Amino acid sequence: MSTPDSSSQPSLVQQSRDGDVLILTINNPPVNAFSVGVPEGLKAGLDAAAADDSVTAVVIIGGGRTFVAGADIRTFDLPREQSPDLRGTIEKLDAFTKPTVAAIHGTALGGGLELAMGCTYRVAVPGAQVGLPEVKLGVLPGAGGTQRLPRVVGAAKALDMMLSGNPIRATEASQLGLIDRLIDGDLLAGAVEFAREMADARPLPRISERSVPGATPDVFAAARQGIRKTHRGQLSPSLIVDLAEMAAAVPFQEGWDAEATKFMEAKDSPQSRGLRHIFFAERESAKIPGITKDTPTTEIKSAGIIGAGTMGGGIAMNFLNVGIPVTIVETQQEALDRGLSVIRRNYENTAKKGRMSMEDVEARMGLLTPTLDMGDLKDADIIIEAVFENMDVKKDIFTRLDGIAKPGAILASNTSTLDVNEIASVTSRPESVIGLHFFSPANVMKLLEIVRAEKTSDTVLATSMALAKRIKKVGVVVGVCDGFVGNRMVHRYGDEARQIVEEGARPEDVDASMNALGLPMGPFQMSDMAGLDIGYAIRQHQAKVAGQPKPDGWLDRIVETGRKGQKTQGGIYDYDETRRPIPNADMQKLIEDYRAEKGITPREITQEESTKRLAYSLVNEGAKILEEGIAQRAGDIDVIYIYGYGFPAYRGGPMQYASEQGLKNVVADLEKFGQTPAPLLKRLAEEGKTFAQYDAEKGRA
Ligand code: T1G
Repeated sequence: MSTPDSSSQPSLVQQSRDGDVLILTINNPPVNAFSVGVPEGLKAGLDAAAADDSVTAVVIIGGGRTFVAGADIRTFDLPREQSPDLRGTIEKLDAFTKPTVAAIHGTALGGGLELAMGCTYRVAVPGAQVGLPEVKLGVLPGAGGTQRLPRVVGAAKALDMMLSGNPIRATEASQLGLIDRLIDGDLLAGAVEFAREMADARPLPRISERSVPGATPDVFAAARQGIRKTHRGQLSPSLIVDLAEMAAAVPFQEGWDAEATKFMEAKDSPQSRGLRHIFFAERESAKIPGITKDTPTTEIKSAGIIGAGTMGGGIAMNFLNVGIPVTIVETQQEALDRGLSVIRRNYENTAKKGRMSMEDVEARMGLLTPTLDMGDLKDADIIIEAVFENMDVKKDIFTRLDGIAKPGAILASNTSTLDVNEIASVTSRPESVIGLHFFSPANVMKLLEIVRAEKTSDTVLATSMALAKRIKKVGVVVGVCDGFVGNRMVHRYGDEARQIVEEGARPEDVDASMNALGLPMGPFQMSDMAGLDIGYAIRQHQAKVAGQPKPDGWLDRIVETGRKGQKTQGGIYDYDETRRPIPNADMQKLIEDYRAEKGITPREITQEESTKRLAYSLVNEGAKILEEGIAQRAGDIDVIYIYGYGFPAYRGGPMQYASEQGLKNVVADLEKFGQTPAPLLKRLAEEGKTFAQYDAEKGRA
């Protein structure tokens, strides 16, 4: 007997028999989420089993690729009476008088693991994953997870699993006693055999009747200490610790009831709305209107990287990490050797931390071929240029590449600001040219802006999105404009930050206003890290292109003193050995002298004003980008800011954050601060809509 195929079954829970064992198969593709129809089917199955004396045990299993991947997140905002009754189903399981066996393959996450813990036994294939990831959605395990998991794996492990939200493999879960038997081969057959073995075992082992091992006060104190660092400003982690502590201190029923109340509190919070928004926005961002699964793609079996500097080296590692051979090109042997030694050092550091073996290091370095000859890229399926930002240099490279690369090869530029259409125009195959904008450090940052040029073909676009997933990046499609989406918005954000200082604020206060919003770095901490000379060069370039005089702002003057940020041990701030930013009196004096010279009387600027002006400058530019079609969805912009610019996921990204504030209020504040709201923003505000509603309407259009 094999795992039944879900697609042929009409209802969401199918009942079948194997002798005296009743099998309940959940069929709700793609991930058997606990949607409406699942609890009803399970309850009906349990009633059938209870009413039939020939049934000695019940097996619950998922159809298709997985067990239950959790409650259906799309139902969170349904009125309680319409919500799938997961807690009621688990209460029924807990009181059931015959053995119930959860048979797990794929993932048992959130409500899925809670359902399994409501059963008397759990069996799994070794490769299955189990976990309680609710904290990643700004909620908490709300169907018994906070009360049952500590009773099985102990307080410390349970807290680790619920606060990280990361799953564990069934093999580890078996060692922890969370899984009663690992099944090699046919899961259903193994589960039925196990159920038959346990058919007469009494009393039935109920997790709810156990006590919590290792529930000492220091465990909870350490957890509270930990989340102050790892989950700064977040609501649900502290509720999870409170409930886990209750699990050890009060009767199960009391903890179970408290969990329901705290779950609703977390679910109805802006933080959970923000994190749920990002859960779906990230999956939506991988979908490109007009591109379907039938769009032909090319297979990427080898890659070429031009430039072995910081970006080129980091980009190469992404390919090596997934087993794709890379040929890396430099102009000088010394630069090539330096590039390779940086890559090896990065891997060796990872090995030293025990996160990979030295065999892995050698295996990945073995896939890397250095060369000084661009001709060696003739067989590469994709070639990514990662040299410094100069249009003439890039055009020269693409002209040569056009004569070297094989037909059908993807020619990509890692430019972060330049016009990809102009780069493509020097080739005879502009349809093969695309921008792949990685973020530094490229082997770490998850975001990849996929820059669609005017002539980029659907095949190149679809192949690039699939490749992004393969090298474990979050790919977001953007159009061509100065700075694309992320950098265009951050330039506007930088302009506003400099303006706020000019008007009277201190740089550290401006940074603090964004730290208060949850960003680990404010605009000036970020500029010092990236290098003040980069922003300086862009401002000079933009002024030149616009025929304007050379910019002479207070930050330009700091750069002209030779201070470029962390790389010169000082920029706007000085830095100690821990890279902590320390305000510098001379720089503060430079700013005051600048104001005096410009006849500016400094004024008091509150943190609230600073936060709003900075956040809303991002939102306003984001709205213009949507109007121009440079970004497909407001949700895409949010994904870009969370994975590329450190915007806190629990705020949902700048566009979601603005919607939470009310776009009417955002428009009013922008006008109060002397900024002109984008027409789209004004329209949505007048219509009382959110950016999510804008995306939904556009998606339907
Ligand atoms: N609810 C609704 N839709 C879901 C879903 C869920 N729980 N999980 C996935 N989907 C959709 C997803 O949007 C996508 O849709 C499709 O399924 C495939 O997903 C009381 C309250 C299971 C590891 O947090 O982590 O239980 O884009 O692209 O890469 O305590 O999905 O195709 O239209 O991600 O193979 C807890 C969330 C819920 C797990 C599979 N559970 N899911 O990854 O596929 S809260 C979770 C995942 C809870 C209780 C509480 C992953 C996956 P579309 P996918 P994948």
